[in-house]
Amino acid sequence: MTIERDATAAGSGQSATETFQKKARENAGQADPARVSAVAKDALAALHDVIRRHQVTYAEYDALKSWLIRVGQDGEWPLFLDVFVEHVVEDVANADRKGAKGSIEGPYYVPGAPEFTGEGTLPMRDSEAGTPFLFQGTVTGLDGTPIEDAVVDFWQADDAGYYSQFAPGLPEWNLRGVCRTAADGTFKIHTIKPAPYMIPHDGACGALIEAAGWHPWRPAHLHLKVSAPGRQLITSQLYFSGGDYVADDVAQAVKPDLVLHPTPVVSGQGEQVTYDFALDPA
Ligand code: MBD
Ligand code: FE
Repeated sequence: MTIERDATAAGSGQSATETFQKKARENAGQADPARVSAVAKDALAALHDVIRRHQVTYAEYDALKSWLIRVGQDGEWPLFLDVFVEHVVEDVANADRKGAKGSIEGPYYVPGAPEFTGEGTLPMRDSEAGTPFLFQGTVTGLDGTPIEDAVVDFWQADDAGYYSQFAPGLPEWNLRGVCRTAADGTFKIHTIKPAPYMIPHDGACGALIEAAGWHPWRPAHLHLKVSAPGRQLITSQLYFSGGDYVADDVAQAVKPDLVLHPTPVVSGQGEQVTYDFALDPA
């Protein structure tokens, strides 16, 4: 048993909650009461409709109450919302983009990872397990013009499906890095292929998935935020063709444009893929 396997839902949940609260404090703004009223009213009406349609009982209402209390106790609100809700928010937010497709951010992004320019290797352990993987491409405008010094902020799980800073025993910035593009707009990121991610089964989200008979898996994926001055930042994820759960992501965050088709590295070991990002103007 490795140290990471001692990761608990409550452990990663509390880290994700603290990370989110820090971001929320930084972005705190004043909500428009008319907007709050309109959205909250419709959200509650949708819930009332579900109760009537399914003839929800008091026993079920109490089970829901207990479960909601547990989501908070386990720190799993970021996990629950990002897995089951965020994909629709992302669809709405990015519907008008013409360039690179987006996907959900999820609960495990941390700003401030170590930086390099052009080509580099993500921070990783000497014995980091997993297939070596070269992720490369070009950041351009919508017209294909390369953008120098664009930012590719990259994070991923390890070969066991764990994220640094959210599971114990991993170096702080393991498999997280910021690559600035070279003068020709290119980036080359050396890493390893991640494993599929399993929603923790010992917390509230796991309990819901188990009680409903769903599966708890996300396909293996890379996370990125690509940005440049004067362009819209795009948050996205990339998946691996033929991988488990690509067609059946519990978070419903896979799109055809986001599926990579890596090839074996010609000289050396591992795989590589080229994937370009066209950024919409701001
Ligand atoms: C993840 O790794 C993730 O990307 C999302 C969206 C939800 C849970 C775990
Ligand atoms: Fe993820």
